Amino acid sequence: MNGYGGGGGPGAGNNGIGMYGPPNGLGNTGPAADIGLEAEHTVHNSEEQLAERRVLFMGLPRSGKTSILKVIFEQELAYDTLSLMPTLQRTEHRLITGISVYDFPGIDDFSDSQYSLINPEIYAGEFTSLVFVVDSQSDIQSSLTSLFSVVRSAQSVNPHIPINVFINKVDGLSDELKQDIQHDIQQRVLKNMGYENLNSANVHFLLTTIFNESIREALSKVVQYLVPRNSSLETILNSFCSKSSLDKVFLIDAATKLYLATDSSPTYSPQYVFACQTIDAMDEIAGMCPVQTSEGEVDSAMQRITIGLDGIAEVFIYQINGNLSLFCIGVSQVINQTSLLEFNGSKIAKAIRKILPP
Ligand SMILES: Nc1nc2c(ncn2[C@@H]2O[C@H](COP(=O)(O)OP(=O)(O)OP(=O)(O)O)[C@@H](O)[C@H]2O)c(=O)[nH]1
Ligand SMILES: [Mg+2]
Repeated sequence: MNGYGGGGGPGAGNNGIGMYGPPNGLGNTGPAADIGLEAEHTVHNSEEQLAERRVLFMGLPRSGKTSILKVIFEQELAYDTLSLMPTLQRTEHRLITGISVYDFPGIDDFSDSQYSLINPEIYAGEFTSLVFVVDSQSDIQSSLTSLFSVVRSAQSVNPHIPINVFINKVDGLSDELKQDIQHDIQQRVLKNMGYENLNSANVHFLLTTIFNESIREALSKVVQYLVPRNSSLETILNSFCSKSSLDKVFLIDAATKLYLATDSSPTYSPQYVFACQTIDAMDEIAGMCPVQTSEGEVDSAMQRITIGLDGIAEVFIYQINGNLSLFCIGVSQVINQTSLLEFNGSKIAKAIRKILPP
């Protein structure tokens, strides 16, 4: 359903529309990021610093930027976003250490006064990804005109910045219509970028609605590009899968349910939706029967649960620390190998804690 496909496609310095590869020079704050930090002080005149790795949410007013982020980061119910006020200034949502998602005011003209609210060339540093939210139920051409202005500015600083077009508010549309809209937008964007000599190698299109997990799945794909040592994480998860005979593993951020990494087998939306629903159900159960842990204790344990996928697969969750857990899907027989899973899980958890300290 989206431009990332099942494991191939353009990423930072890789292959067409599809899975991301690691950004170049991971671990360093490059010159462009420095520009961002300096400029931030100029614009906001405060001690606040931008996160080193950042996702920028931009788009026309009322396209749904704040709703998406409130549902994901503040667990707001989709229906409670109906009467949100317009965003007047940049708002930060922190994910894991060093990665933040910024919600910008929507602007519909590029006069100096409006443009100064978003200034893409200030924020488009080296480890930055742009999300441009398009309201699929509104005037698409105006959205795209605005998108091109933002892309021109952002690419003047970082020509390789990933551009993620969230085609939002697709609830209520038939699958056929969704595909048609995505195809139409994709054609228009790529054609125009070609005319304007803009770099279209890192453009991704994702269908979203705040009424299901599509927003989490889409943002997970965006964020994975920014996660430090993402290719090492993938290798670690591949090894966990093969050593433990698992079909799929997601590394999940507990607070948002975004997946920060997964093994390299194709990711199917129903697997991730199932993971989100299971975590919700477990949270509800945990809320009803809280487990006491002594102060300072890292509650790192495998939680085996026996919810079936089509009656043949089962899932279990290994908690890495208070923020991260591994959501594992495997065939039923795997669930009986508890000691092997626990042993492998503890090794993997240790490696992941080194890469992503709390
Ligand atoms: N049907 C539908 N409505 C949505 C969706 N996402 C957001 N909305 C609605 O769109 C309206 C505007 O949402 P906001 O999140 O405030 O939009 P915004 O892009 O942050 O707007 P500005 O802050 O003015 O730039 C709200 O009434 C939301 O409930 C969606 O996926 N489907
Ligand atoms: Mg807003």
